[in-house]
Amino acid sequence: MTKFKFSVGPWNVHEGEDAFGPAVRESISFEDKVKKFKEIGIDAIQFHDDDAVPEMNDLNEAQIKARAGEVKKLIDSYGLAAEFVAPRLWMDPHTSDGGFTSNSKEDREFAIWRAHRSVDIAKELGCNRIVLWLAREGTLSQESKDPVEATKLLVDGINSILKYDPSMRVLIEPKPNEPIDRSFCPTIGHVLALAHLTSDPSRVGGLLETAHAVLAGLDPAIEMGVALAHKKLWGVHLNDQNSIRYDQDKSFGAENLRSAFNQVMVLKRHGYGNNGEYIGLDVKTMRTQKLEVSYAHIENSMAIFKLLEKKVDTFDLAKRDEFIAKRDYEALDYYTLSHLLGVK
Ligand code: 3MF
Ligand code: MG
Repeated sequence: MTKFKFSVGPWNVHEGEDAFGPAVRESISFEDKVKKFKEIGIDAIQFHDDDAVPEMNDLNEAQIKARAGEVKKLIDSYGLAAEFVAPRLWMDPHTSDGGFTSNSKEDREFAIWRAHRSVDIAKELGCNRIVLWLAREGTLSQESKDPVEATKLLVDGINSILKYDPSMRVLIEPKPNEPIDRSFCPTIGHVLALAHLTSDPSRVGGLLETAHAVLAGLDPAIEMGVALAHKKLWGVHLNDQNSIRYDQDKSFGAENLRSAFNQVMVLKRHGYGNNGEYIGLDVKTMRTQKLEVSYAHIENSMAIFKLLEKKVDTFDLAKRDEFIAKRDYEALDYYTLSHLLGVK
């Protein structure tokens, strides 16, 4: 049985700023984060392109590769791998109208430049996964973009990554809204469909984030299951979310333990991790946390995942099958809940 490997991004430990208030904690250096991640049992780091190479817009390709090479040495020295690189196509003024689907040709070219540099960085870091969180690939004013043209532009963007490096895989992380109002790639179904429009569908798959599925009004475990059935679940961002409101990135299981249980169950039962996939976390430090406990959400998410693994292992399948045979789903519901509560 595969022992799951965990990954996390440096942005998951942050200073606490939100849309309504400034930072409330001191910054922690990248190296200190890496050191702590290793201590708490993390196996790999998730990177935005500029987490690895800050101020990359001011550097040329050779300089970007050289900086990424230094980061590789640093993570190696702590025994950590790199899981993926994600071009940050939502911070820069060039991406205020989106990246690949921006209405500005110059800004679309900038997005492609960042995507190609992300590939360069990934190669230096020794990973072959590019994650596309298509943050602003959608509309604020619906008439500003044509959804057919926008879909074609997304395909062109993905194709350019596939062509630039034949060893790279592209993992699309769907989200239905925020920061845009309407996304062109809101769910895992859209990801799977988009993959088939690209020049090499075998290298395009998905990364499913719990909170994003909930924001779309969908069930995260079922979204994962659909991607697994297509052999296209290549990454996850486990976290939690209280229904359809602002994106919360809460600790795994903090809102809906039964849903978390079902996510662990589908991953464990269907060989997730057998091809090197990570249990990625995308959980954010709560604004209220003091600096000294600003990693607690990561430790808690890992601990809950492992506790739920035990619940999956001890879930009585014969009992489940008995209830299914009788079609007594009330009994199955009660069994599942009492099992989660530890009732014998
Ligand atoms: C979005 C993501 C991330 C980060 C985001 C934080 C790959 O859900 O997974 O990007 O959470 O960039 O700023
Ligand atoms: Mg995420």
